[in-house]
Amino acid sequence: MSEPEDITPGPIPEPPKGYKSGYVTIMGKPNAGKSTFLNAVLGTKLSIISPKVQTTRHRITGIHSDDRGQIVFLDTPGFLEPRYKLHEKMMHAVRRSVEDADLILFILDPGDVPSEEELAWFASYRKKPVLLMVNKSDRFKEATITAAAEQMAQQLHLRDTRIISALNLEGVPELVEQIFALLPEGPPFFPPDQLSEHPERFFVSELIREQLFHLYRAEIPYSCAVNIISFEAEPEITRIDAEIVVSRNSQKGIVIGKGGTALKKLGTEARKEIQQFLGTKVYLNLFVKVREKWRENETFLRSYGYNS
Ligand SMILES: Nc1nc2c(ncn2[C@@H]2O[C@H](COP(=O)(O)OP(=O)(O)OP(=O)(O)O)[C@@H](O)[C@H]2O)c(=O)[nH]1
Ligand SMILES: [Mg+2]
Repeated sequence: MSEPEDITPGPIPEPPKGYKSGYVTIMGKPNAGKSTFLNAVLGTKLSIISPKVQTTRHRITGIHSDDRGQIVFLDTPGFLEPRYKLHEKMMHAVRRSVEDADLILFILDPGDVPSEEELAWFASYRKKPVLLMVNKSDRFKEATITAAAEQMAQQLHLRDTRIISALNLEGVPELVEQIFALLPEGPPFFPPDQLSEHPERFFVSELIREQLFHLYRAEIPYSCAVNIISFEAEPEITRIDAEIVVSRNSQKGIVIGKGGTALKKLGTEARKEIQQFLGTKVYLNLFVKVREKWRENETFLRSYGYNS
């Protein structure tokens, strides 16, 4: 991945004739490759990725601008069965993103086609155009891809279907071209040099959370939230204090590890990613806090940024 671009906004210029703009909401089952696709289009790592389901928890805005127009992508957690209040809030964010969409980009893993029940709530959004993106073409046989795409076409009213590999960047430019073809003419919503709506510290907390997904097993990544306590950007170094919230005392022990080794590894890996993202040296101080049942607690959820 290349260096992230500056996300400080500049002025919004007058668009040329034929300029397109719109909101494209990325939908699909967990692990379909939604965040991988967003990063592939933007050419930078904005949305965190892991081989585990439910990696994305918030709605992530990623803005692509070029001569043709501006696409405001909304990456979402996709479908999930609400088990905690946290999940209800995540689903609320998904619904809001679908409502805001000019176009829904439905990303499909050919090996994990959604059931009719999973697609049922889509029925209320019938009027929204849907573009199907069959992902992971590098991993599946043509016959599997075609069968999966046909199954989806029977259940959703599709404007078009594209087959790509987000991981290998195959078919990505062609898909972006097709998105522009389906978007209405209109002025940009954001300055063309703006990459996202979230502040830097949000992405920093996400990069720490990503390492929790990579380094810990079982329920640990799902039991954690990450909060940035202080963020001081000095010319040579950025100093960051962050807390990892867990829901049980036993989880605190696991996150810290024997003699603090696990937490140290987490800090080292996260720091590398944050340094690449910010383009500065980083001093990262991590500590672990127990907040019982935070995933069920409205006050905690709000203070951790789950507002919807
Ligand atoms: N082989 C292959 N793997 C892919 C491709 N795109 C994504 N993946 C992998 O699929 C896994 C899930 O990718 P994510 O981008 O996190 O998926 P997501 O849909 O955002 O998942 P959630 O945020 O959990 O809903 C990761 O291990 C990716 O590397 C692809 O085109 N080919
Ligand atoms: Mg994701």
